[in-house]
Amino acid sequence: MTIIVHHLEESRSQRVLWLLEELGLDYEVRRYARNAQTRLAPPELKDIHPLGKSPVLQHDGRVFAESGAIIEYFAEHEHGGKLAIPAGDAARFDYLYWLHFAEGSAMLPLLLKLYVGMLGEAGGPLMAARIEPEIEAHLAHANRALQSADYFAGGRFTAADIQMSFVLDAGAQRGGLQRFPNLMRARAAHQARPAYQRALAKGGPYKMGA
Ligand SMILES: N[C@@H](CCC(=O)N[C@@H](CS)C(=O)NCC(=O)O)C(=O)O
Repeated sequence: MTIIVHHLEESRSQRVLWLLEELGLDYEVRRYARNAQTRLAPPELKDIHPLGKSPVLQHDGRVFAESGAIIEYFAEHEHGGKLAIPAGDAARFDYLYWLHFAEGSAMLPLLLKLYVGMLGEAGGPLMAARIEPEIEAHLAHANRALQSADYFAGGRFTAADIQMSFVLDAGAQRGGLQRFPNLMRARAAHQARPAYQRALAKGGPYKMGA
C-alpha cells in the first residue's frame, strides 16, 4: 500500500522524502504550508497525529511520527536494509549514534538559536554565551567524524547520513556551517544524489537546501 507523507514545507520532512526516494518506494506527498506569521504547521496536521508536527506518515493503517524513528524503521524494513547497518556489524553503534545525535543533541542549540533570535536584542547575551558555543561544539564534533570519510557510519552512505542532513541544512541556515569543510563537502555530496533531487521535486520549494 502506498505510503502517505504529510509534508510540511521547509521542514525535517524533506529528509523522509529523500529516504523513500533512495529506497525506491511508492509514496504520495500531501503538502502543508506553514502559517506565514508563526511559521507553525496548520491545525489539520493534528487530525493525523496529536502533536501536529511533520514528518508524519500513514501506511498500512498505521501512523508513523518522529523523523529518527521513521527513518530507522523504514531503512531497516525496506529493501533488505540496504541503508541500515544491522546488529552485529562493527559499525552498528556509529550508525545508531549519528541517527540519534541529529535530533537528540545537534538540533537543540540550532532550535534555541531560532527561538531566542525572536527575542531580538534581549536574546543577545544568551546567544553569545550559551547557544553559539553549543552550536559550534556540535558541528565541530560532526565535522571531525567526517575527517577521513564522506559518511557518518561504516564508510558507506546510510540512513544516518540522511537523518544528519537536516542538521547540516539548519547549520547552513543559522549555524555557520561554512566553518566546517567536511560537513560542507558531505552536504554537497548529498545534494548531488539523484534521489535527493527527486525528493526536492516532490516536496516543493526547500530554501533550507540552498
Ligand atoms: N523531533 C521531531 C520534531 C518534529 C518537528 O518539530 N517538526 C517541525 C518541522 S521541522 C514542525 O512540524 N513544526 C511545526 C509546528 O511545530 O507547528 C522529529 O524529528 O520528527
